[in-house]
Amino acid sequence: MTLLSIHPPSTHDQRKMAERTQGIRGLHVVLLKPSKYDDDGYILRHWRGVLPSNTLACLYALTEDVKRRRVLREDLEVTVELLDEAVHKLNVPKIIRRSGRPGWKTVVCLVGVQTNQYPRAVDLARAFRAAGLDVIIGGFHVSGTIALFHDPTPDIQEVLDLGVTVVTGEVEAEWEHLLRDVLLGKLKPLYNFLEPTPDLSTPPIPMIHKQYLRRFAYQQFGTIDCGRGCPFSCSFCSIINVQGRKMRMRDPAAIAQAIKENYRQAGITFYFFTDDNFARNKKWRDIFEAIIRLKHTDGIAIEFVMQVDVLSYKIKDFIALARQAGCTQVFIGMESINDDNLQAADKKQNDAADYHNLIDAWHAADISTHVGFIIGFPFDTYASIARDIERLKNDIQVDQASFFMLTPIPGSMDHLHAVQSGVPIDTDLNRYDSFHPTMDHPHMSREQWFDAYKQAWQSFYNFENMRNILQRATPRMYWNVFKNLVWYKSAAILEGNHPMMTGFFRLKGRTARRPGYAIDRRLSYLRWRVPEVLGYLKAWVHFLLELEELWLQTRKRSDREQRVLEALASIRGGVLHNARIEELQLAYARAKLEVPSRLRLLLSKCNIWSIGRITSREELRQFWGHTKEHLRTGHLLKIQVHKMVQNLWREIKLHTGFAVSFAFNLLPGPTDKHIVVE
Ligand code: B12
Ligand code: SF4
Repeated sequence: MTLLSIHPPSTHDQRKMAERTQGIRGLHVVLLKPSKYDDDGYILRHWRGVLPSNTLACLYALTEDVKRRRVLREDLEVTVELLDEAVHKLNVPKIIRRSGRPGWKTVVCLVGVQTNQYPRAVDLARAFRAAGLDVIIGGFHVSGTIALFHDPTPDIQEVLDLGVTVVTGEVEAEWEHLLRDVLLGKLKPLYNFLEPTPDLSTPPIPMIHKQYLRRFAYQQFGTIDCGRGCPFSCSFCSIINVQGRKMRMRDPAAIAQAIKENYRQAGITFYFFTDDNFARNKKWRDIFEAIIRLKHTDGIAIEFVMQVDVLSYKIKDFIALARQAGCTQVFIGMESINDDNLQAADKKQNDAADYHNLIDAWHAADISTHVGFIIGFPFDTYASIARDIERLKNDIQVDQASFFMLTPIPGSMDHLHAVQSGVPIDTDLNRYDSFHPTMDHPHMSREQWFDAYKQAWQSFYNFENMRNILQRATPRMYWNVFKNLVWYKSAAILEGNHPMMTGFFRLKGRTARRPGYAIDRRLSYLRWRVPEVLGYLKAWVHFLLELEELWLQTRKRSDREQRVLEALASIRGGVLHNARIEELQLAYARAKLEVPSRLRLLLSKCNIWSIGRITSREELRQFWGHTKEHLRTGHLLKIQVHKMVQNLWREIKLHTGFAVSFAFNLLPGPTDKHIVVE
């Protein structure tokens, strides 16, 4: 791993530091990424998350580097605690208690704070400051705001008044100096590191924290920002005003080395390269080639997801090399398919007429496409949004979509213009999460706008479209797309949340509620929470059955299996799974395959792994429906006991087959690892 090698402190500096920090034995750095409040004032937290935070990984690597180089003071102990409130239950009193250890100094760093997380961050800061702890806040909210307004706005002034230190911009070149100021008790109210942006070729690569990863559904997951910045100028985006329009890149050899170490130490085989636009990372070729070399020289093959722009497919060799390096999915900033909207948002690089070519080019390389789509641009209407979603599904045929409500995010030109021209925008920053309307729309009421947004999710992730997507998917893409559909639909429809801010199984701590909301007594809390959880579990059972049906209708069958099924369909029509032995033998013969003996076919019916000819559970569903009705109306003689036993066995085989198949394929990999016996 590349490590910072800037200015080792001189002996003189070390001596001075030792004198000034006498009595301090250790520094405890708490890296805390705040979550946000939901609409009922509860903290958004999940039992298992989906995406670990790259900002935490970044600051963890920087702190470990400072610690390893012993630059603060030769004999100083430095400990780091990593907390992500999206998946960790915070114990604020415990952090405060531990900060009182004699000889230790604690600093709480509120990390990667976005606008929607700012109110929660302020509440946390207030609690820590009240106990006298040093608190520093950084991330896109403060950086974006100061980048465009230069002076602290009232929300930033509020934390300054609490005695919190505000840091804007990137800290790769500044982290050790900041920690030194902490140690010396000389923290300033505000550090502005927006200009110049740091060189990324030498700082440490974001570092995986194994214990943190245990909080995530998929624990072989790593993140790296291989570069920062974007040359474009979309008006809703804050990135360009914080990280700049000039691209800065990490060193490809250091990235490959980090991937190698992560693989050996933590078994990381899947990455999210968080660059906003990997296609504009000038070292993309070197990075891909370094990853490909890892495969050949060290036997380390990874898979990854990256974000690209719509013009990416025109870059010579980009897609081919991405495929070779292990890219399985691209996230594309499509935003709209209405050219007037794209022009209005200054997203001139997007040409809706070109979207087909773009999607086809990525598909041709067996890479699935996920588009970001913004709802609520000035030329959108309730009706046009519904039409556009249909086009996205049926015409452009993307594999996945993330919908966002247009939000004037501080740091974006949209926000600046709204403030300067006096356009009313919401004052509650907690709502700036892209799934709340935060301003008025010229053609829709806020309710209509939100409804159009919700309908977009419902429509894209309905059974029919998910089936079409999976039917189109190649075997390499199939399970990756399937897993993403599970994540997205469970988040957006079951949890009513944005998939990018969600995980699995929502937790709601009774007592940690937003100020101004009452804390329920235990009993009244349980009175609504228990039915809520039961309702959620019930919704999951329905969802799992839907997924099973999806799998049955779309799973990639072997050529042999497919031929038998087609032949059988031509003999029987509809339901295939209760075919007679003679019909089966005829199907094998028609498929020009060796005809199995009666005994073999009979035995295959007893094999638990054989789901063979079940192509839908619709008939089973109807059977159980009728049986239930007979039971309910007391027509017991109409119940066919032998069929019940048969269908029960089919259900067991089906659920086992699906569960095993799904579990095996949770690991990244190109093919269906579950061999289904006929
Ligand atoms: C990756 C990413 C995600 C991932 C996060 C998971 C992951 N694997 O990291 C996913 C896809 C889940 C995601 C989701 C969302 N994201 Co996002 N995301 C990003 C992205 C592209 C990269 C983040 C990153 O790794 N940056 C590199 C790190 C190192 O940079 P950094 O976070 O700025 O940190 C540096 C400095 O800010 C500073 N710093 C940060 N914290 C601290 C703390 C202290 C104490 C100090 C001293 C310094 C400091 O030092 C760091 C190193 O230099 C950024 C854009 C960007 N280029 O950063 C958007 C971005 C952060 N996301 C944004 C948004 C809006 C969201 C969503 C709300 C959108 C949505 N509805 O889904 C959700 C919210 C999810 C959540 N709960 O966090 C906005 C935030 C804008 C804002 N002002 O709020 C950004 C800026 C993109 C944009 N549109 O403008 N995101
Ligand atoms: S292309 Fe993406 S990262 Fe670049 S300015 Fe536009 S929205 Fe921001």
